[in-house]
Amino acid sequence: MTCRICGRQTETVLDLGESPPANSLLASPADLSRSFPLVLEYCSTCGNLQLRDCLDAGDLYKNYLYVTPDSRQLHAHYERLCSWLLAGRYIDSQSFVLEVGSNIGLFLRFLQPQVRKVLGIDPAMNICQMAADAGIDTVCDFFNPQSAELIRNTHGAPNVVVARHCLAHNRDPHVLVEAAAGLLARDAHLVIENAYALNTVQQNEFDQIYHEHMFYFGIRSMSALLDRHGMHLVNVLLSPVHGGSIVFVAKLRNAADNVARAVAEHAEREDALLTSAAFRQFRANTESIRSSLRDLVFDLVARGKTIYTYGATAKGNTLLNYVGITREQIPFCVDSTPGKQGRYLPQSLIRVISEEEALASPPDYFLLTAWNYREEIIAKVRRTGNDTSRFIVPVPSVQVV
Ligand code: JHZ
Ligand code: ZN
Repeated sequence: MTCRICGRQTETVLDLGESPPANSLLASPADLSRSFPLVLEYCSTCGNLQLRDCLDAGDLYKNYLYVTPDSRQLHAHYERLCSWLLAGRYIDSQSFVLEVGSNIGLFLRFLQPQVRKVLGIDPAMNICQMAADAGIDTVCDFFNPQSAELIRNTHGAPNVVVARHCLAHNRDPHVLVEAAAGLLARDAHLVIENAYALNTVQQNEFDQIYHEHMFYFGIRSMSALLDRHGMHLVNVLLSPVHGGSIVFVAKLRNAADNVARAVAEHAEREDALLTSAAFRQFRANTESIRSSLRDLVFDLVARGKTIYTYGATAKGNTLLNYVGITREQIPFCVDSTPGKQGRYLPQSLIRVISEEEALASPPDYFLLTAWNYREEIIAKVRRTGNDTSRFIVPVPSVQVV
């Protein structure tokens, strides 16, 4: 197939079989869910990693179940990111910040006291309502050149466009970058945060591959994308959130731009580490996680042990469906999001229950499908006085802690 960034030929890196869309939790176990292939492709010309089969964004995000959790780790990340953006003068007290894919507005609520004005834009109607209720003005739409023009006419041009964990969520990433490039003045910045391809591959995070994630960005592929819109990177920041993320700061290209050394340093590191040998290793490690996790879960169940999964995450559905774990082995999944509770994970048909319910009668083991919040979740369980339940961590390799 062809690369959706540069148009050249791609090659297959990993095939995870078929899975239903990860956030399409079912109201009843009798509901039908359709499955689609999960195949990762690599373009050696521009370094792009992309999903082969893309679903329509309208279907994925109209009514959306993922609500940014209230997490200490995320809060610390917002704080660090905000100080870093202020220190680099990418934002200041006079900035108007537009956040694309702003969800319920947690990051904007955090930024609000530091800047002149904040505005969100998100395509999910239910989510926009929750943001508005929390006092964050949010336009309900996809961000594209048309909605960007409407925003300019109503609110003026922003000084900063932020797009955290959403650029990868559309089949054509050129639309968002083109819209931002058209909206931003020459000295304004585009801040993109995404799971970092290098972490995904090196840490065997194959479960990050699901239909919402149509791209797995690194510095090379991001630069290739920006370049087609007259933009370039001026800085990058690595962060541990979501299994390893990268924050890209870009602007319209200008000879006088001050480009931080971190850009070239991390790009070189990426060239050395994101190689075909690394992809082969990723494929082998993914297969080995599948067999060890399957053996462990089936063995525990055979010995009469109870297991719940912790986190009705998007990545958890890839993990369970690829490994072949269902409600036959694991009856419940624990999640703090009210909109997910009482529903069923697609394909595995595991029922989602609240943390209160699970922690009142805990299982012998929790399979951490939200392994990115490992420390926080273990501490939460221990705080209830439970020091017997153990935790199965699936990546970078299967471990019981
Ligand atoms: P979490 C989502 O992925 C979807 P997911 C999306 N595609 C994306 O790109 C990433 O986020 C960034 C629950 N929880 O963040 C809340 C508890 O129950 O890992 C969440 O449902 N107790 C936009 O779905 C889930 O876990 C807790 O203490 O893989 C975490 O989901 C905490 C901290 C969370 O993302
Ligand atoms: Zn390419």
